[in-house]
Amino acid sequence: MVSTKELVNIELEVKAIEKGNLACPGCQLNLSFKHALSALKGDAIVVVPACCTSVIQGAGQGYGMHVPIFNTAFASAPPVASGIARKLKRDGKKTTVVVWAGDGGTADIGFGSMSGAAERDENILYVMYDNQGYQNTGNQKSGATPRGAKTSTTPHGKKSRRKDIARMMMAQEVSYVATANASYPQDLFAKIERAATEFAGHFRFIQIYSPCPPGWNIDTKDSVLVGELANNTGYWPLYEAVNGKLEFSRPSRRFNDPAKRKPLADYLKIQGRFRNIDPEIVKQMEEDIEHEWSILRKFM
Ligand SMILES: Cc1ncc(C[n+]2csc(CCOP(=O)(O)OP(=O)(O)O)c2C)c(N)n1
Ligand code: SF4
Ligand SMILES: [Mg+2]
Repeated sequence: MVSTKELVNIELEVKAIEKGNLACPGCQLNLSFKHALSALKGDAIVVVPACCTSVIQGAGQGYGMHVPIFNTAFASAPPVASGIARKLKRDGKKTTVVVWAGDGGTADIGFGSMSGAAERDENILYVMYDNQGYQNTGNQKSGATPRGAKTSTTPHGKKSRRKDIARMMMAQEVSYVATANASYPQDLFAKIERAATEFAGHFRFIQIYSPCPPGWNIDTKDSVLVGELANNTGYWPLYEAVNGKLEFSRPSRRFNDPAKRKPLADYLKIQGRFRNIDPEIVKQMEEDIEHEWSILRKFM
């Protein structure tokens, strides 16, 4: 794994994203994107369905990205990426084709076409950055919004559990599936690098936990802390699964033991989206966490 110093040097050298783009302060999608493009050494063609990334990339003189980006309608990102990947193969080129999509574009609107690309084992690295709602259009609930979170369409808090897309991709026996967290950039970097090299030629899927200060109603200075608490409470387990065989990643490994986890309340209390949450829902969320770990352990 690269050291923090090496990571910074690579990012300065690759310079995938200009400073001062249109992302909100504290946006973890923006950081994740920078880490991912740096891990690919900028040698990527990125396909982006409608989402915050379509906005933060800028336009015209204000375009702030140093990789080619193809913006598509929601459900067509995987087929567009499939076509690009097939043409690159024909031309003998090794550039990584990335679908960089939000949770709404993945868990809901683009799910069928993503699942189809996975079934065809297209040579695509599919990254779902997960800010747990339709943030670009004002924080509507998506299938990936967690239980208890207030959004503009669930003003009293979402009642049901989130769809776990990484697990669905494991069930589809995708060659490489991983979860990442913007607060653990070295782990994220290593996973993108591994997916792009070791599993090149296949469909790969990475889901990145990406706090969104306006949508989650958190202080911009807390977005990294929220990510750390998501890990340390066991709320967001980090793992890699190769052909369905799972290994927990180093930042999360010790939290396989529930006694080592921080209380969920620490995670909830610094996020306005969980303000005044019903204690009964908190109890269900605690059960959700252990339920999720118990299923993941079966893949080990
Ligand atoms: C078919 C269609 N429906 C709705 C929209 C409006 N729209 C644009 S971006 C967006 C939100 C996307 O949410 P997500 O994929 O989670 O990405 P985020 O905005 O959170 O980054 C929506 C609903 C659209 N562009 N096309
Ligand atoms: S709304 Fe959220 S995800 Fe979108 S740019 Fe702002 S902080 Fe980032
Ligand atoms: Mg989203």
